[in-house]
Amino acid sequence: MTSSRIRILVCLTDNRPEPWIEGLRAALPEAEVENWAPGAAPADHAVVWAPPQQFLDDQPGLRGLFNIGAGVDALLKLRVPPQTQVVRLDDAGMSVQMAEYVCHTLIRHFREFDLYEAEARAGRWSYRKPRERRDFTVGVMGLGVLGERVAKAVAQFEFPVNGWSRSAKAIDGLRCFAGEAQFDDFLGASRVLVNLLPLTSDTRGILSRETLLKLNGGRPGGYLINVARGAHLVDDDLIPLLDSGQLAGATLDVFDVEPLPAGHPFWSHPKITVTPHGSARTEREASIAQIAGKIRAMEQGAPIAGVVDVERGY
Ligand code: NDP
Ligand code: OXD
Repeated sequence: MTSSRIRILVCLTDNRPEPWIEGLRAALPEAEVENWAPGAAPADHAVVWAPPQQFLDDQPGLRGLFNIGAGVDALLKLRVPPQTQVVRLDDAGMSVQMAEYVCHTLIRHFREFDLYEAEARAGRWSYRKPRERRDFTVGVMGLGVLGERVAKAVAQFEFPVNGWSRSAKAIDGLRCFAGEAQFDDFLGASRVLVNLLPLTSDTRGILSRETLLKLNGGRPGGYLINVARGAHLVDDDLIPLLDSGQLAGATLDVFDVEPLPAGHPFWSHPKITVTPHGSARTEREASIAQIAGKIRAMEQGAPIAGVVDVERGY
């Protein structure tokens, strides 16, 4: 006898599957939820992070493939069955974390808290001349779910904010630029660059020497915050720009190889702050609630948000 229950498989690399399975079972009691193992019976939907190709080859009938992250670059390297809808997490608690991280990093740099910390450790009571917000225009690359939230949070602190996206936008409080044609103007008008682009064939390596030299109208003093993907940055281009003083510093949360290998020069560079890909963590409860709601909607034939355009890459 075949079951008419919706069948969901969970296939997570780097995450314990049990709490996801329990959470999905609780949120979707009408569904059958199981951990994937080779040879598993065909499923209707899957909840995944970095699954092996074998998983997708074994499941050609999937209708929904739910990624437990916002970025789908790793998933789109695989051959996804043509009728399967790939669905990314839509915020699910990440945008507030990203806004905290970027505001903290920006303010730490602008207010020179890193230098004050060093002075305090040396037992020195020293003042520094306050800097002007108007000299620290922030440029946010990517005005999607995370980028727009970050740009608005930064604007709350009265920094001038520019945003750059693929399609033209009008967002209150932001100067918006769009497309390749306006990229150089965006860079020239921005001093602190925040990367929140998806990793696609158009954006890989976009944080290059050529790009970074255009920051701040070509004047020294630019600052880079990369919170999107390591492969956006050309690693070898960054260090000479920091050493020459063209860039004042960089905070990097994401790396081409993760964990960042021991001995990588980013670890020890005095102008680089490294964090371990944690600027916005997946929140399990919120993510399960979002995915369960979307599975129900799909089962009823209703439209859902966050469906990835596989050709475009995000
Ligand atoms: P969205 O898909 O919602 O937004 C992407 C934005 O980038 C859109 O504004 C889009 O433009 C713009 N964009 C895409 N391609 C280009 C291009 N070629 N030129 C200019 N703009 C472009 O993504 P999210 O905001 O949800 O997430 C962004 C990325 O953040 C993820 O892909 C992931 O890599 C990273 N991330 C990192 C985390 C971490 O912990 N470090 C956590 C979560 C996500 P348009 O609006 O015109 O389509
Ligand atoms: C994501 C991430 O894409 O965690 O959600 O990087």
